[in-house]
Amino acid sequence: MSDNIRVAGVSVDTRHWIGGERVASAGTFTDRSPIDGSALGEIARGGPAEAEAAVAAARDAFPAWAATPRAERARILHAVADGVEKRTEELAIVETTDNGALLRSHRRGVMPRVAHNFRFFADWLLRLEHEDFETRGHTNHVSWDPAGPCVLITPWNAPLMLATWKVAPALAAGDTVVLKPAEWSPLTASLLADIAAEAGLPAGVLNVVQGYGSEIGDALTSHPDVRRISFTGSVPTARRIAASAAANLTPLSLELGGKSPLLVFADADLDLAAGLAVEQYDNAGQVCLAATRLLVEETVAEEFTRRFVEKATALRQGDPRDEATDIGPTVHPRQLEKIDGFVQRAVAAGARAVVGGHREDGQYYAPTLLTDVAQDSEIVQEEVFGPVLTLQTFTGEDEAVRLANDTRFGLAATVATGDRERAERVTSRLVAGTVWVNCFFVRDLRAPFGGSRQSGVGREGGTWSFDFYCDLKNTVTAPEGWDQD
Ligand code: TXE
Repeated sequence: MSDNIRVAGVSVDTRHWIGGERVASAGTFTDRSPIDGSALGEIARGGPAEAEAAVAAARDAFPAWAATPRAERARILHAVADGVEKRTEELAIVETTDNGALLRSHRRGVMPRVAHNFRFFADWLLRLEHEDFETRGHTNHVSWDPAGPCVLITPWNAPLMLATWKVAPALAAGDTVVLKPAEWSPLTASLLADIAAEAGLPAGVLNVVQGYGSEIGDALTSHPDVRRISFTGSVPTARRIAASAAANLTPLSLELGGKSPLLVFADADLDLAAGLAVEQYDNAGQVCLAATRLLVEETVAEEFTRRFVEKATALRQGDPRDEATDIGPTVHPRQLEKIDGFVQRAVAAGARAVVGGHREDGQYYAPTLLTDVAQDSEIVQEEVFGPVLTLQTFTGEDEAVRLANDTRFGLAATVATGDRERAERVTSRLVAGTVWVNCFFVRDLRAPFGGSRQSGVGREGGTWSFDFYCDLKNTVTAPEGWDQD
């Protein structure tokens, strides 16, 4: 196997990165571009042996990294951010070629946020303190101790963005990392390893292993030397990981799927609301936060639908490298099949496609809106993870909230209304980790991010990330007992 492949002119090493060295595997798997299905190259296919080696490297590197002064850790993380900024164009084109999301978003939105992830957690680390307090003359001192090697398992829909959401706080906390990117989008994690090494991150502090989750996952998540596991992906895989982690009671952070609602009240700015609804097609709908259930007050449903259709049919679907494209391909033929299966079963059960409802050439799926769907149907209850929305109507706040909360998920919700008091009433009743009012996808790393119910366990962002990646310790010191000077 050749160790380097060229993707859109960028050289990517396709081996693992373990203990500061590139390591090949006996087997490989083929990475393909969703843009045209072409083979990009062969990627190292890791298994238990590579998992063992990577965890050992992370374990060996841990004491020195944990003891590295905070200011020095922060300096290196800023240097990683510098590297990401310097290579934004390369990272953007490689990511787009690998997972099919829009190049313009990668260039202007995603990669700057990747760099920001490192800067944010580096800066937060320097402010991480808890005030000492006194108990009957004794001093309580709370410290955030590094926890140890962490296994970070990440998905394909926003590969580098979601990986660095975990990598940056873990490294800032003084932990060492084994990152396992998704097999459908393995490339930018490999580039991150290069960037981190160039930035001076010591060998073994960040390790990247490639391969199928089913082959390398269990050896990582059941390993007794692993102190934290953070996962973003599907609910079934989360269950497997939780079962595997149970052997050592390894603490878990799980960011899972959703079936988030967009509630449109009659008093809303309908143009704004229709615009918010169409935004849900971003990344071909392969977004965990996507508000895929449109719940619209009956009296305005017709007018809302008219405006929605106008906007949805104006979207340009095509090559994600083209600046004018609004919707790119789905990530993988299997994802495309899955999406189409959901839609065809819904239609067979009586749903009506107001727009879309079918595949396009290649790996593309037409932006779709389905009506005449029952609340307890598969299409309303299950995460499709494609450009597929459903529309249901409601009468009054109680019904809106009942429908919104009637799912096993609780990741996000969006409310469109022109009435501030209504917004306060409704948002307080919604079960969701994030609620947006008259907006969508506004995200600040200082805020907690995560899901309720089966959308996840734990929160990421700001202090919450450090709470997870650190072992919190309280040291209580008596006022007496010291040698007298
Ligand atoms: O995800 P998986 P898949 C949802 C979405 C999508 C569905 C399937 O509904 O249609 O999941 O996607 C690794 N031990 N989301 O199958 O399997 C795997 O290698 C350890 C929502 O691609 O969850 C990859 O790195 N790891 C989501 C990661 O888990 C294992 C984003 C995610 O893959 C493993 C992605 C195992 N046994 C999909 N098996 C979101 N919340 O944003 C797999 N993996």
